[in-house]
Amino acid sequence: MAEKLVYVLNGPNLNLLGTREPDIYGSQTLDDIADLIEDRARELGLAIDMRQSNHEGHLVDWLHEAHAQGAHAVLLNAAAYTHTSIALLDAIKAISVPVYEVHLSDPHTREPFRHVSYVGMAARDTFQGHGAQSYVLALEAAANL
Ligand code: CA2
Repeated sequence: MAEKLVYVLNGPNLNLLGTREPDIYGSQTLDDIADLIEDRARELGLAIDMRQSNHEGHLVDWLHEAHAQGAHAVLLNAAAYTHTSIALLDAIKAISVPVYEVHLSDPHTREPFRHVSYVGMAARDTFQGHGAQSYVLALEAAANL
């Protein structure tokens, strides 16, 4: 049987991870996180498709694509769009693939404008505040679906 496919979608500015604000986001780059998730996915018998975009519409299109491809799950770190994007909320509601919200930091301990999560309103579950391990925890939850 083909491996279950998990999309790992990353939003704006996450391509710059590891270059600034290590106190908040850690020192790992997005490529380091991709390696970490790939290793865990292999152990869990999952296949990963990891992507990053600074454009909201790309994230919406990729959620639709995950649905069309029959993906097993989506891990979504929508970055700042988490707190602003009704388009992402609608897209998550429009697809039947379970979406797990992921954050490196814990937005609830930060500025008040990060306390609202449109993604979280439709996500299956949220993993936040564990640095890169937040992705691994979300992947393990997806594996147990
Ligand atoms: O903690 C997370 O994973 C966030 O999704 C990261 C977003 C932030 O807007 C969310 O509230 C929480 C920001 C990502 C910005 O990434 C940077 C990378 C390098 C340097 C500065 C920011």
